[in-house]
Amino acid sequence: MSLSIGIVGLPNVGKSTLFTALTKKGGLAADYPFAFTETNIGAVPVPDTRLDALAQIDRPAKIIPATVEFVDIAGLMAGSSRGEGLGNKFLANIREADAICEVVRLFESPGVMHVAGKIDPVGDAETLKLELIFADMATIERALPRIERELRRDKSYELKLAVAKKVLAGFDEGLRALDLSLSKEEREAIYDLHLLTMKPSLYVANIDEGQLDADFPLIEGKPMIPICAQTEADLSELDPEEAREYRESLGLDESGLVRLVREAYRLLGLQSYFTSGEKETRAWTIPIGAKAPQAAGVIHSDFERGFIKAETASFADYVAFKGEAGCRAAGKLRLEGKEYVVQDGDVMHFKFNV
Ligand SMILES: Nc1nc2c(ncn2[C@@H]2O[C@H](COP(=O)(O)OP(=O)(O)OP(=O)(O)O)[C@@H](O)[C@H]2O)c(=O)[nH]1
Ligand SMILES: [Mg+2]
Repeated sequence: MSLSIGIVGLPNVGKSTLFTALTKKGGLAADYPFAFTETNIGAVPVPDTRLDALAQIDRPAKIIPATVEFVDIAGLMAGSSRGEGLGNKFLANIREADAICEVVRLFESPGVMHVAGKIDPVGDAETLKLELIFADMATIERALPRIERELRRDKSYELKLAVAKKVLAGFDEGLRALDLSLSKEEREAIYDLHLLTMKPSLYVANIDEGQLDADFPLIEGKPMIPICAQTEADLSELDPEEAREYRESLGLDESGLVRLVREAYRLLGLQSYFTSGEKETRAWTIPIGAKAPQAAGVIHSDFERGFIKAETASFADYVAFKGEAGCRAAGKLRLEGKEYVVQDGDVMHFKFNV
């Protein structure tokens, strides 16, 4: 399960700079709108110090972190949905994303043109929201005739039609599909429309170093994650030791990027469990509440189908008793079955039969 996050924002807010910082691909950031019109996808390791602790014990040949994929697209602007700029064309590239990261600009840089002419994060977020709503409106309006056709031969399309209309009505009041608190059945009925406003979103405030201690406005009641995208992009070019020193000198304690990835995890209700041995120490991403077979299925569908049991130790025990053998000797290796709800940080060894 690879989590994917689409980066959206107005032109020139630093999306590609953030993407570069996240993916260390080397920059294509340009100081005029639309210079960067190729969709770009990059995988980012989810930082997790627990992996290092496990690797100390098992000395694996490989350490494999969980990854999050980021997708960078061209900027949206007021009117994108009517064809202004290039952004709208690229929205299709984030239809499959699990979440949306909305970047708003707080940094002041006279050399970098601002499409709306002034720094206004709340206003920019509103523009973005409307463009996403317009894009979804178009998606639903395109789909309606098809749904109505299906309905004539299959009554089960009634719910889909009703929900699509309900969501459209919400759009008229400026509500995202997500704001309607749809039931699970309702959400599933329109799942294949891949509505952008159905995806959970988080906000990044792209700030200058001088703004680190500033207070930021809430956006739709939610705090923004402040990130100095330019600084982070610069730091991503340095070796880790140099980067740490530079970070300290700026008073940037934890990388904003780490925070971003963590918040994305929390937003989506995800957590990690581990497998660890001579071959590899690896983090796997699962939803909070997943049971053991579902967790096994993330590794391979055979593991889920043929699931028998899982030898499980908590992360703390695994470290304290120095691995699987130590946990077994200390009675800390539990045999968990199909109903076991996996806990964050569990170290698991699956037994299966296919
Ligand atoms: N001062 C400052 N400049 C920044 C920051 N982030 C980005 N920039 C500059 O802003 C300009 C635009 O950055 P991009 O990352 O290309 O912006 P974008 O949002 O991807 O723009 P489009 O793809 O055109 O929509 C570049 O010149 C960057 O160097 C920042 O945090 N501080
Ligand atoms: Mg860009």
